Amino acid sequence: MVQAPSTSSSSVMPTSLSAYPYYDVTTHIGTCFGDAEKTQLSSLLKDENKVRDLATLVSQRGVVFFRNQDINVHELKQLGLDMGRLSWDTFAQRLPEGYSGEKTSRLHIHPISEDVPELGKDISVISSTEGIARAGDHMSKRASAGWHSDITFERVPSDYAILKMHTLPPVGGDTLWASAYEAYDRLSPAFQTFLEGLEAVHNADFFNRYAKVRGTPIQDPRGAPENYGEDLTAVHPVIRTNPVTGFKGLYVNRTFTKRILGLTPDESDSILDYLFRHITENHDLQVRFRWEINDVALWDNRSTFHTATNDYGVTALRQGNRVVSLGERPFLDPASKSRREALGIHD
Ligand SMILES: O=C(O)CCC(=O)C(=O)O
Ligand SMILES: [Fe+2]
Repeated sequence: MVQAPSTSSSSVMPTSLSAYPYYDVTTHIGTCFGDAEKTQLSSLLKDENKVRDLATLVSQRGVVFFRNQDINVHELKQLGLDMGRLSWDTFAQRLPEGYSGEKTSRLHIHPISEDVPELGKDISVISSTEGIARAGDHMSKRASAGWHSDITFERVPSDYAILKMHTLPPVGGDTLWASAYEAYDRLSPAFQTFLEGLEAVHNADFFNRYAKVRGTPIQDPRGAPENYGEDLTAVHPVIRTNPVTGFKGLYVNRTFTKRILGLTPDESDSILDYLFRHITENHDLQVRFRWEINDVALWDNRSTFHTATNDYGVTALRQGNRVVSLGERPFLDPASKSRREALGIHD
């Protein structure tokens, strides 16, 4: 039997990172730096060139994994802030008029963030026992009900998120990501054109209900001047341009997107359902990550979706710390390209 030569290296790996051992986890999404002895984010974050290139790589590949990291929560925050700031400075020319100038958004403070003094409000605790990860979760729903991009109910949603897992069940609790670029590329040109004129309403009333039951107020403001108030609702384009890559991606998600404006409620429900299934049922635009202790995942929330897997018992602990950096108000540049078109991928 003849085996094709290994083609594990990514065509989009920036030079400053290419010396670290890595491999692409799937064709369309996910790259992994698996050699913890040679690759630590805690040292990489001291070099602005590498941080900028890491942000670009995350935007290109959707999600990037690092095994067994020693990075602490303060460094996680610094990395989140720096990735957002450096990529904003680098790609500001791709932002439409009215967006120029210094980036005013920082790290997100989640509306139901717990105030853990040693972590700070800008760390989201991802826990199997309470809070953000389980707030909208129901065992009676299909597992695919959990797909989302983080905090799209904010007027200024997230550019990057970084999650480090420190406690895991012996088995289970994988996380899946899906590529919004590839989801866009798989739609017919006629459907792409139809969607490009549309905007959708995103909402997270369930966080208001959760806060009420818990008896704590909604956090306000939440990391950007635009993200204030208790009404967790925003309107965003259905197709969005990522300013870092310049690629178009599908920007609706099952958890937060409620309604496409300009369509009848029935039309909106049907089209959203089609698009959600398009994301969740095409496993060849997804990557599934099996966590080990102290692994870190970094993803671009503008151009990916993700979901946790609740297949471990209620007594098993699973916990991590997440930072979510805020980006720009989502926009569509009609002149921007699809990922396949820009990279010349035809098969
Ligand atoms: O628990 C997970 O695997 C992911 C949770 C999540 O949605 C997030 O960290 O944004
Ligand atoms: Fe999430």
